[in-house]
Amino acid sequence: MLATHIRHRRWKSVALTTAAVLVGLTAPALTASPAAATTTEYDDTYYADAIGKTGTALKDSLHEIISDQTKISYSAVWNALKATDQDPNNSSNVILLYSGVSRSKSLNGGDTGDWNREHTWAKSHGDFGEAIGPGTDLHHLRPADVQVNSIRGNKDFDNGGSSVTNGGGSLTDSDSFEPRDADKGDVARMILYMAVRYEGDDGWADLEPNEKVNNGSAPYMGKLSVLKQWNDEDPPSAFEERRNEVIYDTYQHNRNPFIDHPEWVESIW
Ligand SMILES: [Ca+2]
Ligand SMILES: [Ca+2]
Repeated sequence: MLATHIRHRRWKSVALTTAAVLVGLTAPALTASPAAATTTEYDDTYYADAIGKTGTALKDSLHEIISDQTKISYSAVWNALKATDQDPNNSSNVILLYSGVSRSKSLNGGDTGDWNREHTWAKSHGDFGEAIGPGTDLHHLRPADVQVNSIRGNKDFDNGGSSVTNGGGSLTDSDSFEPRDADKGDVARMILYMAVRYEGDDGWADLEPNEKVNNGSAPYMGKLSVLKQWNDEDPPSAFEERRNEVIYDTYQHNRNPFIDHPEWVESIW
């Protein structure tokens, strides 16, 4: 069902691109047309209580829905990431966030040339660490190159900076990090998932996006306006959609609503 749906969208995209060429238009590398649903497959079931709601009511409803989940240990995250982030062209490898590099699943660790577990919502922002909870939530954990992960550190997200070494086109400056284009929307949707999932009612901090950088240990992540732009510029890919399915089917049994309905970002924020 999912594969059929993705094929259909690709076909539409090709048709639109062809039409644009025929009338002499050139498309920019990144377009910012408003985000649209990638699937309505779960609207009658998983999202039934949220459908028709907007703004805070939508956020509250989604919080109730996605908070019903299985949780895994931080050590179990290693093997989970080998499944969720598997290279579609090489089942022995994972694709690394920020750099886009395909690397052997067996090179997980802490040395140069290894990949490790990147907390896209930096664990110091709200100080949730690696205990079972937000620190082990697969919806924002990704394999990343050890050194690129270290350069990202706990910086907020924003546009600009100089090139990150082996970062695949990612940029950074003293107070922010800009992922390569193909990961911009992924990052936005991961951060906003965390904001809805964690509302301060389960012993963890209420995580929220804001317009700042240098958030430090405060439970905030910036910049919201940039994340909204990235959500539009980089819509969910087949890789991101598959990842959501694997987390839902195999591990946590909850979904990232913004991968299914990227337009809900604009509705809530
Ligand atoms: Ca993407
Ligand atoms: Ca929150």
